[in-house]
Amino acid sequence: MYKSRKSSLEPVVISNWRWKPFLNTAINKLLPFSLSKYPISDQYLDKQIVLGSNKNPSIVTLSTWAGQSNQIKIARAACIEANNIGSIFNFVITPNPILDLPFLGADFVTLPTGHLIALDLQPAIKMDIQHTEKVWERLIPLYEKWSKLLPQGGPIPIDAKPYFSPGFLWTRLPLGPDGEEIISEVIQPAFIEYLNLFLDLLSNASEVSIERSLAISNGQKDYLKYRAAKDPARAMLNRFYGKEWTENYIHKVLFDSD
Ligand code: DBV
Repeated sequence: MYKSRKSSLEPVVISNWRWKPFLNTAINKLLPFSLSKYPISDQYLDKQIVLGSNKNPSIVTLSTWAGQSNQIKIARAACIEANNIGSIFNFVITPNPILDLPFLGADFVTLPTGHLIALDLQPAIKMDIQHTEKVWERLIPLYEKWSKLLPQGGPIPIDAKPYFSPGFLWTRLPLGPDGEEIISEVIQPAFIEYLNLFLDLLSNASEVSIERSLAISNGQKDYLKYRAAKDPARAMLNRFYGKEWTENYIHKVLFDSD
């Protein structure tokens, strides 16, 4: 049986988890920030269920990794491996709102129909030059370098658009060797560069006024409420774990705006 971890900071141990190298890269890059564990109740830390028939069982494992520090309100990853159904790495870093910085958001999803890749530094305050100008001028060159190597991801929900930056990397890739090659040659280095930029911004950010921090905090709440309301994984999580567990997980763990 699957062994639960003792703390949200322990690396995720799901066997054959497609996106494990991505989380491990992020954990290593976050070492200088001396994260402490983020309190997450046991029922959300590690969870394994078996779906399907006895003859053809499908094991679904979910682990939540999370940490916090002075500069980081919460860095958390939802990690899911469901045999023949999907593999997910959903990663969000919310900065301490005393810093004038965007979120880091990654949604790497493997489904039977292909991989769906979303990577961005997302504004907490939309259309605010003070909040975004210094970020976008460094992010857009990365976006231009990597996006030209990727197929277009297609339309995204219209109400989601304001939450993305002009550096939103968004693509759909086929399963199999062609997709794998693009993941290792484009998605992995792009993830590292977006993360490096974000962590550099975090390391060099100075504290803002209480007033400004309140505006940033309100913007963060608006974003988190949107993500909780529109979580594209809701249907899948409901199917695996039921409605009550899923709503609590989405609102209290993944996108807590309190
Ligand atoms: N997405 C999450 C969390 C997930 C997750 C917490 C725990 O935010 C997985 C898992 N994303 C997930 C799954 C799908 C998507 C799709 C399972 C597929 C849903 C399906 O096809 O049934 C970016 N993720 C998507 C899509 C987008 C994103 C645009 C496709 C469109 C859609 O189905 O809505 N990242 C996602 C997003 C924001 C973001 C909407 C908004 C700010 O940062």
